[in-house]
Amino acid sequence: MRHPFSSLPRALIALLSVRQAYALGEYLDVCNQIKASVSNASDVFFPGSITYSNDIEHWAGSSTQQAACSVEPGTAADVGTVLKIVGAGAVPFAVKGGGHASNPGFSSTTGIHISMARFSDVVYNASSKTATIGTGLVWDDVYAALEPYGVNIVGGRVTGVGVAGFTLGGGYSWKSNQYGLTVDTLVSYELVFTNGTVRTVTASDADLFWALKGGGNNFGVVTHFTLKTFPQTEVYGGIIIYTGDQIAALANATLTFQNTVTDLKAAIITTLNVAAGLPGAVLLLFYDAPTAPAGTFDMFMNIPAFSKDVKTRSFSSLVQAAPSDAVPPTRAIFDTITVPSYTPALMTAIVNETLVRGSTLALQTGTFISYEIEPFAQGFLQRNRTSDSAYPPTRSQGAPLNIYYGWTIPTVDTSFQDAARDSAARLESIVGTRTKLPRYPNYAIYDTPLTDMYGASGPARLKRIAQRVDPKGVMKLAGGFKLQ
Ligand SMILES: Cc1cc2nc3c(=O)[nH]c(=O)nc-3n(C[C@H](O)[C@H](O)[C@H](O)COP(=O)(O)OP(=O)(O)OC[C@H]3O[C@@H](n4cnc5c(N)ncnc54)[C@H](O)[C@@H]3O)c2cc1C
Ligand SMILES: *[C@@H]1O[C@H](CO)[C@@H](O)[C@H](O)[C@H]1NC(C)=O
Ligand SMILES: *[C@@H]1O[C@H](CO)[C@@H](O)[C@H](O)[C@H]1NC(C)=O
Ligand SMILES: *[C@@H]1O[C@H](CO)[C@@H](O)[C@H](O)[C@H]1NC(C)=O
Ligand SMILES: *[C@@H]1O[C@H](CO)[C@@H](O)[C@H](O)[C@H]1NC(C)=O
Ligand SMILES: *[C@@H]1O[C@H](CO)[C@@H](O)[C@H](O)[C@H]1NC(C)=O
Ligand SMILES: CC(=O)N[C@H]1CO[C@H](CO)[C@@H](O)[C@@H]1O
Repeated sequence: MRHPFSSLPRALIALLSVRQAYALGEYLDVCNQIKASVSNASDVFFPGSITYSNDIEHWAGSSTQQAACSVEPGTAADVGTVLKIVGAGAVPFAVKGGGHASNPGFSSTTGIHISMARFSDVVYNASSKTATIGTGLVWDDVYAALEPYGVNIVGGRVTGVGVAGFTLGGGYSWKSNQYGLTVDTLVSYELVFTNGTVRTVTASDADLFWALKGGGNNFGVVTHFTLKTFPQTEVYGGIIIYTGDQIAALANATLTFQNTVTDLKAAIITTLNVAAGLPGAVLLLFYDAPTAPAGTFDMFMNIPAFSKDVKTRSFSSLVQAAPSDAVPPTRAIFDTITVPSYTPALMTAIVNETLVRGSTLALQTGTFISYEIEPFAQGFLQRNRTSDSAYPPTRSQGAPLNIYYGWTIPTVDTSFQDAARDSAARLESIVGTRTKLPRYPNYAIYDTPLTDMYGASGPARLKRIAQRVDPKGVMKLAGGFKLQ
């Protein structure tokens, strides 16, 4: 049978909506200009090709848009060529790393979609104890590549997350108690400015180095990160799933863990959720050695579990213990607050939010309501810090709570997004406005004010730096939290 997309673009235009067809027609010339201008290390793909589909795909379907074409640059110079072309024509574009953006439009476009997939190298330098990694990688690939050397870097906690957006936003890791955020371990960035110039940015450009640590995609396109590495042995941990009747006990045990375990090698994520109307809970636990000292996780082990996969294993295996999309949502949103320290009152409110929102939003099947409690050790934001970062603007105690809602139909996007925002506000009021802490850009909903993430003076400084390195505001054509 003839493939329906075999005579692009005519057959395609007939198949797509009028708006998409308009976008494709409008930007087709730009796609062809890029194709003619880049080196043979790069390529351009069109709707109907499998590569195009992979390039534009996201963890959340609501974060995907149909681009006119996808570009896979293979060299930093070609990234520069693409940026100059889209900049000259003021063409909307997107930059995608691992595609885990929870906000719609942050790494998608109806214009030119840039996929970083070809930047997939991992180079370990044993003498400098650093690794240089491409921005098209997901953390799983990085961990697998570094494992033979017995080293690791401070990266993502679950499977499938991209190194690019994660690192440009901050980076909360299993190893953050010991080594801080991913941005705290950065040695340099290879950055392509919108004028096409490629530069290695280090602490010697203090302003730009600061801005790239949390400031997202506002300064150009990053092609490589060089990060510090740390010794990595086998680890202990995995996943425990509990039924809904254990939610109160798990919330209680989570408080006990936060208040009694001071060992920096121990970390957890407690997730309370309601999946298609049914409450439940998931615990991820991590210890940075082959065995945990007796008692470390007893408060969790003593709660009757539905299933348990906890053992000594490789770091990669631990990261892959939880499926990335246990409940595949076609649509999703995150929002967040930052919690100085969990109190019984806040924990009770989170349990209530989970159950009440879970039942009120479960008007249709396929909804997923979850609250991810991620306690870190006291002082972890100060530990091992070598320089300041745009995010977090203050280094007082505090860790993000992730609110994640998933659903299936676009017509209820607004009500789910409103509910997530409302739930965050309600929980923040219980934390208390006096202690309101900066929100994590990688969890914050798309209309979060810049001062809520970067503090009172951060946005102005970020804007000055963006104007210096991108005077024409080309990066404004890409989605994300915008500074200019
Ligand atoms: C299942 C899941 C688990 C998560 N776990 C964690 C966790 O443990 N810790 C944590 O801190 N966060 C976590 N997050 C949040 C995560 O940090 C963000 O979703 C992050 O944006 C993902 O990066 P990405 O490259 O996959 O995203 P993408 O959607 O590809 O990109 C996100 C943003 O980065 C920009 N960007 C991408 N590549 C580049 C580039 N090369 N140059 C410039 N800008 C670029 C995009 O334009 C976009 O604005 C998780 C998210 C999910 C969905
Ligand atoms: C790509 O271009 C380079 C230099 O222009 C050339 O040496 C190489 O043979 C080309 N490779 C292919 C596969 O065409
Ligand atoms: C590794 O790091 C050392 C020390 O910084 C440096 O001199 C050397 O050039 C690096 N090696 C490579 C292959 O980049
Ligand atoms: C909560 O934890 C405390 C201390 O570990 C324990 O004594 C109490 O029984 C727990 N309550 C519930 C409901 O699990
Ligand atoms: C539980 O949460 C709902 C929704 O936010 C709220 O209306 C209600 O007052 C809360 N109940 C308690 C006891 O806090
Ligand atoms: C490109 O922009 C960078 C960052 O602002 C600047 O340092 C560089 O000189 C510019 N290059 C050219 C050729 O204008
Ligand atoms: C690399 C580094 O500086 N590591 C230090 C981080 O902080 C912990 C706890 O304070 C120290 O033990 C490490 O040596």
